[in-house]
Amino acid sequence: MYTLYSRPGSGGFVVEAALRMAGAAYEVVRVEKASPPAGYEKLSPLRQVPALTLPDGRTITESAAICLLLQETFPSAEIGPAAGAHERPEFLRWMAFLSSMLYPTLMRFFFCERSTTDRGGLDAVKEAAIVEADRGFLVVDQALAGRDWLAGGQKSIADIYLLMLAYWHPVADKPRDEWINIVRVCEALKRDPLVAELNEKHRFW
Ligand SMILES: N[C@@H](CCC(=O)N[C@@H](CS)C(=O)NCC(=O)O)C(=O)O
Repeated sequence: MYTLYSRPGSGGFVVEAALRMAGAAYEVVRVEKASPPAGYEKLSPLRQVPALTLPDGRTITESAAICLLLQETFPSAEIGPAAGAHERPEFLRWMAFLSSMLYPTLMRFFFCERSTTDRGGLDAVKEAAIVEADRGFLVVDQALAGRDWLAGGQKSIADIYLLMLAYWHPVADKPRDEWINIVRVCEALKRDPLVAELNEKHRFW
């Protein structure tokens, strides 16, 4: 049994999608930002979600690492291309890009006070975060031109990760209309029964 530490609308969404694709048995512990469970920092030192306790009792953080671990643990679940598959390099590239470029940039908007000691400079941090996130989304949008999914011909957890980030974008249209390829992928995913069901809880749209 896995235990997922999460809250609606958080990065727990993509991990929950991977657990569901895997058919793994799991429970969800809801972690409120302002009041995480006592001792939560022992599981997640930055007191962030998602975190996942494995059946052997160890707990890991980092959404991309968790998704990759689940993909390795459940190779037949089609969470992503297997090690050695032709599409694997692109899959790894996008999992790393989404988690190391776009995720923290969007968090810089929402936790702007962590990125400056100038209390009068918070709006500037937020504005810069949006510009940088848009630069990242444009890279992804251009890469999706002429293809259905990020990694080869098949949907993977990288596409679901992208949908989550696109819906976090703080500016009105989510995702922005001009990212026609990201919009197309998100629309296709919204018709996926699993993604639609998870959205009942996470409320991205
Ligand atoms: N690098 C982490 C980032 C996790 C993260 O930033 N989680 C957010 C919610 S989506 C959070 O818990 N933020 C609370 C905080 O940083 O205090 C990952 O990929 O899982």
